[in-house]
Amino acid sequence: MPGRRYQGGFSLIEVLIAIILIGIAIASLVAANSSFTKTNAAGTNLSTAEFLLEQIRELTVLLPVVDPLTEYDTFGPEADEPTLADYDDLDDFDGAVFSPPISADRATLNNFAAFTQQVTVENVSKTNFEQVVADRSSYFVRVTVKVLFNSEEIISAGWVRAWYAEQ
Ligand SMILES: [Ca+2]
Ligand SMILES: [Ca+2]
Repeated sequence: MPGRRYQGGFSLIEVLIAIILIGIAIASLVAANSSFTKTNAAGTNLSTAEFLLEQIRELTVLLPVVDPLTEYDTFGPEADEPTLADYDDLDDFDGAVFSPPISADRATLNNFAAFTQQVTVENVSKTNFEQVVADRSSYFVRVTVKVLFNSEEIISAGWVRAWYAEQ
């Protein structure tokens, strides 16, 4: 049919638009994939941080709240307890920083050297566990553990223990 435009193919401009659209689609796929990779890495760090937090909980959960020998004497490690291996009560861990982190059996975890465990032990009010009170002024002790990855805090958790003593 003379004079009628051929309808079956694509014009150059249509081809160019299609190429541009495909390019945009590929670029957004690449961007989505890289953000997924970042999210996944953050998830791995969170799982590791939770694991490392749990190590401190397991390590301290069965320790007495106050030193079995000196009881009220020292908030923190007693004078004859210079190293982690000597810690035998909860407040011995106050201010402890483990980098590389440690396991529940006090072994150094060199495979997780980019992580740090920070432990804080504080006395809290018997009526309000959010309120920190002077050392040894209550029978309740709060343990707070923070896990850092390359100095950035990933996770933090706290729990309260009570010292059951004759009062
Ligand atoms: Ca002790
Ligand atoms: Ca102590």
